[in-house]
Amino acid sequence: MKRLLITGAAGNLGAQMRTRLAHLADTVRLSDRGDMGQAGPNEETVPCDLGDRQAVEDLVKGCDGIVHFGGQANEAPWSTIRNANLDGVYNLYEACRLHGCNRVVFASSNHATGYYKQDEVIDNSVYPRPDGLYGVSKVFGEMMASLYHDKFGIETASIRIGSSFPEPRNHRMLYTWLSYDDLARLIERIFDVPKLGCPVIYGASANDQTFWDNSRIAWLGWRPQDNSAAWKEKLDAEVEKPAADAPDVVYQGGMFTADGIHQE
Ligand code: 15L
Repeated sequence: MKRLLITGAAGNLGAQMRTRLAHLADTVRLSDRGDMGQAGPNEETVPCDLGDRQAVEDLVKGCDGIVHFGGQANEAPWSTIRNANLDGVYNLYEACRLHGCNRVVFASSNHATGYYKQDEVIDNSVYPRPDGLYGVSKVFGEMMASLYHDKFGIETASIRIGSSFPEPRNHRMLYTWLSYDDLARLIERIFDVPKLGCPVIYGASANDQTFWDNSRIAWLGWRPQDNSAAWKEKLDAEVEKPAADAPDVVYQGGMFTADGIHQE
């Protein structure tokens, strides 16, 4: 493609993906409110607040595909969630509709279904059970993707990302860990397939332990290659295991389920 937009380029995943996905487009347009550093040879940087409708329209104009990591990536007070994850997503899809951008990767989160228990295996057909305002905002994003697909044919893959860090940080992440390379492989497949539709995908590596079943999106041909089991011994030695009734052991969303509603 000619131009790929990556929002949230100053965040953890944006920063990791900008080099890994560089080969997908002649130009990678990077956007964030924060510092994105120097633009590389095939990069351009466009600072943008996702809550600013006109700015988002200008940002999306001329882009053939979007990887949307932008927005609030954790629990926060309502006004923060609303600006970045509700207004921001609405602004993004309106801009896609107006400027004919037809393929989007939406960084959803496992917190859209965080209240499912860890002893249940769920797939992308389950009813959402968000574990906070942040999780609700991710369900909203998935529904906007569905609406703009049905009404306007804009294709989106919503990835319910588990825990994408250099390595798992605790025992829950043995289930939820997604390596950066597996995430990049997934995004490559999403832009490779001729017809995408509007699938929801659980974003986890090929971990020995899992509570997510991606068999309904096998057609996508994504084969994660990394496995959190490589860190199990280290975690057992260095990180204390929580009690059997701790939220981090009971619920898929872990500690997010124990959080209150953040006040302004
Ligand atoms: C998320 O959605 C967060 O963005 C990330 O910081 C982690 O907390 C992750 O979920 C997780 O569930 O481990």
